[in-house]
Amino acid sequence: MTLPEPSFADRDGKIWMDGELVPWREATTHVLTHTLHYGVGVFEGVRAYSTPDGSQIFRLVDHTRRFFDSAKIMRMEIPYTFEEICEAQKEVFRASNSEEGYIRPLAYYGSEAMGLRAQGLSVHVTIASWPWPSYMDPELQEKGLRVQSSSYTRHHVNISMCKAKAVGHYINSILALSEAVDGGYDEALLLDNEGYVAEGTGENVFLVKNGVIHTPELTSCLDGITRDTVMVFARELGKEVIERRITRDEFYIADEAFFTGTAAEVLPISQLDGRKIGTGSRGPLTERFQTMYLEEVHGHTSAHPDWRTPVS
Ligand code: PPE
Repeated sequence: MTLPEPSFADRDGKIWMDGELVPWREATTHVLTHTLHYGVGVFEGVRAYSTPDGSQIFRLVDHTRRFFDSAKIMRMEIPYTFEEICEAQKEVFRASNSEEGYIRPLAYYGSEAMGLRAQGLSVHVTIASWPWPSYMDPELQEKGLRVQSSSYTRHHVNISMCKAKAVGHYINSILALSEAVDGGYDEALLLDNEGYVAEGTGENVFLVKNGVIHTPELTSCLDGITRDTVMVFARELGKEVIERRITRDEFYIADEAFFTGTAAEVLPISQLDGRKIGTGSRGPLTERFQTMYLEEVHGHTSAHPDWRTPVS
């Protein structure tokens, strides 16, 4: 794999750090920051898109709400108001001088103390924004991803608090993804501790069978904002969406399957564990959702104007 150029630590621009925009290269923290050692931190992934009315952030309020919810679950008190964090995301995006970009808010503990018993640690917030046009090879948007059921189980609901988008949770995702990529696949599908399908390493998952859409229940996946968006689209198309436990072999015999996520957007799954799904290429409903999603985020429809927040 080739590393992105230039390094994320060595770029021009500004990062919002504890209330102010600082030069990108100066947005640093001490190596004894607590989160670096123990993984208790929370983050979000948000996207801004160009629209006919200028750049707009997609579902900013929902992402920011999840950011605060994640922090609450982790017992971290964000030292800014909801409005301040919304404004800061707009501000940092504007400072990126781009029409589109990914926005990454992160809350982490300071370095006042080490150890699991550390108390009263300061909570810091940083927000960066950078262009992230395509998460994976653009041709996969049409060809679909080759996916492997992971040998790693997705977090159990009482092992880590899965409703939180917490830094440390991504150990599990990275183990699963690197195993899949080493095996020549594009992505991993994580199963829950009972063996039912949960989600991708950074995406929710859906299947289509006989015109009905199915997706795992929220007890075994992140409450994805793109997941919710697609479920709204499905209902608008008059399609039923059933949230339930799904087995991996139901995916083998599905007509279509796809992933959803802010970074990934809507991506078809062409095969799972060497079994072609449907025709083995992008299904018609998947393509419809991809189109609807892109039209929505780019403001080419007036269906949900409340989902888009102008950056200025
Ligand atoms: N599940 C997981 C585990 C997950 O990380 C994400 C987002 C989703 C589902 C989809 O959620 P939503 O973005 O609200 O639709 N993953 C973020 C991080 C990706 C990364 O590589 O970093 C994202 O898509 O921004």
